[in-house]
Amino acid sequence: MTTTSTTALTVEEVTRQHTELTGHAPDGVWAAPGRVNLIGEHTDYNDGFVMPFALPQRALLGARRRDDEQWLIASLDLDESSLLGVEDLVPGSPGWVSYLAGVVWALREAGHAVGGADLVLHSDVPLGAGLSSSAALECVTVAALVDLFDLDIAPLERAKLARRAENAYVGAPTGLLDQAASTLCREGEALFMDCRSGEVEQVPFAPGEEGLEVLVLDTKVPHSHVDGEYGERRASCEEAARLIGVPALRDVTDLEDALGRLPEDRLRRRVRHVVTENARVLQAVEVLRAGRIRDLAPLLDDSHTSMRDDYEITVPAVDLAVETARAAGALGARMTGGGFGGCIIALVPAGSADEVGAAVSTALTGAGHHEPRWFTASPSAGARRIA
Ligand code: GAF
Repeated sequence: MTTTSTTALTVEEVTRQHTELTGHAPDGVWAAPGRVNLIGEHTDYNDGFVMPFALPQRALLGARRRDDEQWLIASLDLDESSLLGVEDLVPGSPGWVSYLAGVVWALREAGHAVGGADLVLHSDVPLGAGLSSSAALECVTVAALVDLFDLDIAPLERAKLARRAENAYVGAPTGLLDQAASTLCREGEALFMDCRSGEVEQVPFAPGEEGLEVLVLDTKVPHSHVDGEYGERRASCEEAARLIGVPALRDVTDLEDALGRLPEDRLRRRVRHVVTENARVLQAVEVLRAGRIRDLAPLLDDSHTSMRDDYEITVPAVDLAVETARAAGALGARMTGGGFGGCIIALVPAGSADEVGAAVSTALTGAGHHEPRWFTASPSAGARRIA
């Protein structure tokens, strides 16, 4: 089984390398995970519902306060570092450093007293796979800076500040899903969230108890949120909401009536996805509350069809992966994340993930796509101090 692109370093190893690199032991080590979204795709920026869970793969950050107003931002994985001053905290700065620098900027901009720090990073969340590798970087940085500088910021607010870094500093117009997942998720639970009110419910999610597991398979078709397609979907939703006369697509109560108010088929399909996807999340929560995990399967399938046909965010490799997973024994499968590549999730009988993964691999490589990597995932902990 292929697991991740980067081998996970231990906390001790991060501490050791931090000390070697900066000359000082870190004040602590913090962790924040990547996520899969079980269901509720492209609903977050429509004020709707989402239900992610956190992955075991995570970003680790060794962090230490400095006495000056400078930030040493280093990646153990890339063997790169930058020393930034206040004048370097400029929105739009390129590269991976901006995910951490953006958080420093967002916190300071919001009036929080964040001084200089050495920030030494390692992450084993696969990059560009739609598993929120960037949110993990942002959320681990928020968690570390909050503790280092004794800031009083509630968890939801931390997620919003991390999102602000992504939107305003990195320049990706995403919703709150990823940062909320990385910050608020808990081990053994999926996170049901109302993205309008910020209300959350931690819903127990233990597929193993029903003889199931969640396969996460990365098609390795790279995706990016800074690209135009994501922004275009978001703009279409805003335009449709305006034409329908509602504050956000979350507020559509009569789908047929709403569709009748739209002048073009493209907008009708976008709206249909968002409205039906919100309904599927609500059904999925009922299913989990009742402990009927198997009943998630048709919802996953319908979600994928809706993303493929109405929201048009899947790509051939992803569709083939989903179809093959089902044919190889998955009860249900869907693309997860922003789309245009990345990962699928499949609900499979316990112990069959490798068989299903291998079948998908054969189909993808046979069709000229990349060889995928895969792993099974169970709900893990959100951002926190671990040393
Ligand atoms: C990406 C974005 F970052 C999220 O905010 C969300 O919109 C998701 O795509 C689609 O559900 O992960």
